[in-house]
Amino acid sequence: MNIVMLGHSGVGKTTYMASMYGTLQSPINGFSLKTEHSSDHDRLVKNFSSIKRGYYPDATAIRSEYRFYLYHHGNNVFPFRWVDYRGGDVYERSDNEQAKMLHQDLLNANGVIVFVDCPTLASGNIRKSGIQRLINLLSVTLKEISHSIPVAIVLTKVDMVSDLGEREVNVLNPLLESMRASENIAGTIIPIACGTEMTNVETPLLFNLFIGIRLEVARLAELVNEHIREAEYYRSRSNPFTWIDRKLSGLRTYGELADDKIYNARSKYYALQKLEPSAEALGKYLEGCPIF
Ligand SMILES: Nc1nc2c(ncn2[C@@H]2O[C@H](COP(=O)(O)OP(=O)(O)O)[C@@H](O)[C@H]2O)c(=O)[nH]1
Ligand SMILES: [Mg+2]
Repeated sequence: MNIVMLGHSGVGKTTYMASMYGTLQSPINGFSLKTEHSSDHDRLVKNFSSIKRGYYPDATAIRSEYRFYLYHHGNNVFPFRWVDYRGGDVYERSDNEQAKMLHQDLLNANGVIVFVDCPTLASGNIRKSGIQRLINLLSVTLKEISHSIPVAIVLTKVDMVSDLGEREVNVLNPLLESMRASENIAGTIIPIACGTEMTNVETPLLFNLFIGIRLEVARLAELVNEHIREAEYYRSRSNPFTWIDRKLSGLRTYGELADDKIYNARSKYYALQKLEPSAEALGKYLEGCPIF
């Protein structure tokens, strides 16, 4: 699964990644994270402990990509890739170019986290910040995406605002509307805070993984059925005449081909069975989270 973060520079993406990784070092409802590379682990954990002391990571403009594993009760259940694609630069381009890049990012993504910061929303200064542009572009681009995809809107730095008025949040309406209208998008909206106090930091990621795992379970179930259908087809063609014919032609017999398909169906079914408890537990954990 490829998860993409979108949001202008300074919105809190790097801080978020370290915060959710550090938080998920202690299992939440049995779920925890590991990185594929230990150097990534070390850096994220170091950033996390600084953030917990109130020191935020330095701004970086490099494209970063991390490979993680979701663990459930100590079992590695689901790999995913996390990409901070373009740092800030995508937001400094023309509308047309930006639309193309976003479109490409979304085509390659199986999960999206859109970052919008609360202080900017509250200031009413969204036009200058680029939020308005991102929302307009996303509202259009998401309509064109034809694969199923989770999209979490994360309202960052909620600790910095005392109150978010309806007028300020209304800015997000075009985006929320196009997410609601799309059958392919499972959306949610989550306010978070990263700092000495962490609020909701694991939820946007777990939401993405929940939808991603559910889609994977559905894909595996479809494959199981497909292999079984094919096995039945081969079985129906298997008889002494075709057996001799296939043997003489040096081909695998229909019986053998049917066995191969059953073997494949079984292995997909095991994979599905391994994922199902995680999908269920994530669903339970996210019960209070609005999904639209
Ligand atoms: N108060 C507060 N400040 C935050 C929070 N998250 C990020 N920041 C601030 O926003 C700055 C930019 O965050 P960063 O993660 O580097 O943004 P990025 O450019 O999107 O990666 C940080 O240096 C912090 O000062 C938060 O949850 N609360
Ligand atoms: Mg960053």
